[in-house]
Amino acid sequence: MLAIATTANAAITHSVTSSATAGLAGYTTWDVSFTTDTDLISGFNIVVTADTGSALNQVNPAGIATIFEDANVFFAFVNMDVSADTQFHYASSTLTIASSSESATDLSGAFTWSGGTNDARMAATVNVLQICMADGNHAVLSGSISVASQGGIPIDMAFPDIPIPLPEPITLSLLMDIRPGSDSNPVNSKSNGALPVAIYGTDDIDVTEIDLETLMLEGMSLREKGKSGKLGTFEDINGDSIVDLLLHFEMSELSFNASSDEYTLSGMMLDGMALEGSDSIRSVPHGVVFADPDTLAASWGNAAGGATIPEPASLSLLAAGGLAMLRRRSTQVLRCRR
Ligand SMILES: [Ca+2]
Ligand SMILES: [Ca+2]
Ligand SMILES: [Ca+2]
Repeated sequence: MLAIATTANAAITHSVTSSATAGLAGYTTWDVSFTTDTDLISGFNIVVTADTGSALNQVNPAGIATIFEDANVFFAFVNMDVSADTQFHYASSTLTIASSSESATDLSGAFTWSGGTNDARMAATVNVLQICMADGNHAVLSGSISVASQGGIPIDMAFPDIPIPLPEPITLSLLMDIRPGSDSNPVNSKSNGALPVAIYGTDDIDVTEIDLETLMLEGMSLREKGKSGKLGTFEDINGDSIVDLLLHFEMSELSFNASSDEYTLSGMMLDGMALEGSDSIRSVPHGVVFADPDTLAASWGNAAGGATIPEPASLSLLAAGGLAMLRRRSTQVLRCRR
């Protein structure tokens, strides 16, 4: 619930709130309510204007344009799904419509009540209208409200834009693995070599749809593969029959502010969806130099006193059985280190 405006007149406070409700995909439907503290609303005149470049959605999912809400016996729109239609919200047999109209750029109506039991409903919070717009659009609400204590004399109300916010950006989580084949992921931050990183494909992420040029790992961009200009290799690294992506990042570009225990990768899919993933690393003291990154995994394996771990790039060449064996050997390495 977002309070978008409050206006005071003598002892009476009128406030307007809006809240997002379900709408069409890519659209948000806002309910707009008026509240008076103690007074009875006896009428109002409201104009909703689509801001520049914005448009009010005026057609419900059934393809029918309505100015008034569903289940409004007075207007006979019973059981019509108008959840994504910009329209006024009320039903009253004592309602008097002075005027009403709608278009893509405005919804307007002037209404009064003739009194009786329906006025009691107007003493608290009244859901006045709903506005449906494409996400990111804006509407301007203006008009006047009449309350009983003022003898029904309209009180002008000024409202700011009603923002229809853009949805929270969705970031896909990557399953990434720095130095595939190594669990401790040693990194020498002073190295000028390349840091191998695997991004594992999943049921949710097709790695061939990743925009490789957008990938950054703690300031490092991708190193081209040889003279081919290729930025990555597609292969099934972990043997789950889903294609993975093997990348090499330029260690010389490592950010000065990079964390000493976890590196985060960011980038985008080709369709613009944001990506993020992270993996832990183990900082190797300056002076421990791995000249060739492709030999690092093997060097680490020997240093740990365990079995040699094949280079990442060669993993895909192994048959499934070989991979299973590799996993067992990796496990042995871990046991040795404990
Ligand atoms: Ca409408
Ligand atoms: Ca690893
Ligand atoms: Ca895979």
